[in-house]
Amino acid sequence: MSLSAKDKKLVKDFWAKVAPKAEEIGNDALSRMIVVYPQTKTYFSHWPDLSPGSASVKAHGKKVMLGVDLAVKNIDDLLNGLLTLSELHAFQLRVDPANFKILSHNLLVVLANKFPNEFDPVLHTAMDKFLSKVALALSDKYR
Ligand code: HEG
Repeated sequence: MSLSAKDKKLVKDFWAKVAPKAEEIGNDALSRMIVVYPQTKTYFSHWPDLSPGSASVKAHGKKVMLGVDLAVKNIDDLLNGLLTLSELHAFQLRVDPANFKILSHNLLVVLANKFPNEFDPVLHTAMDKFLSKVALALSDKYR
């Protein structure tokens, strides 16, 4: 299940459209994740406000989207491109990698919502494959 050249192009071209709305999309994806999968809240218990759209959720949504942006830029070598972020999540934050799949799912839901015309099954497949690879790269330093 590797990313084909066609998948990579689909992801990159789509991301160029997503980038201007990154803050809004990051906020929506993270807000959904926290509401629909409340077990994810444990990682953010130090935030003053975990409700959807709070300043903390917004700020973190922005950071996560910058991480995905970094992944798009390193789509040909995700392991190296996400190495520092993988170390951070594995050794410092100790995020269970199962949560990467949960966030990916929420991001796909939001993208499908915001881009109903573009998000056909072909793009959906390419984005799903890409986010799986991102999750794998982020989990790489766990062992
Ligand atoms: Mg992680 C910090 C990216 C999933 C929990 N995350 C960060 C940061 C980035 C990032 C760029 C900031 C790093 C820094 O400050 O240097 N995160 C990122 C990506 C993805 C992801 C790209 C998946 C696509 N993160 C993720 C998930 C959880 C999580 C699923 C937990 C459910 N991240 C987490 C926490 C922090 C970061 C707890 C620190 C935030 C804080 O302390 O406020």
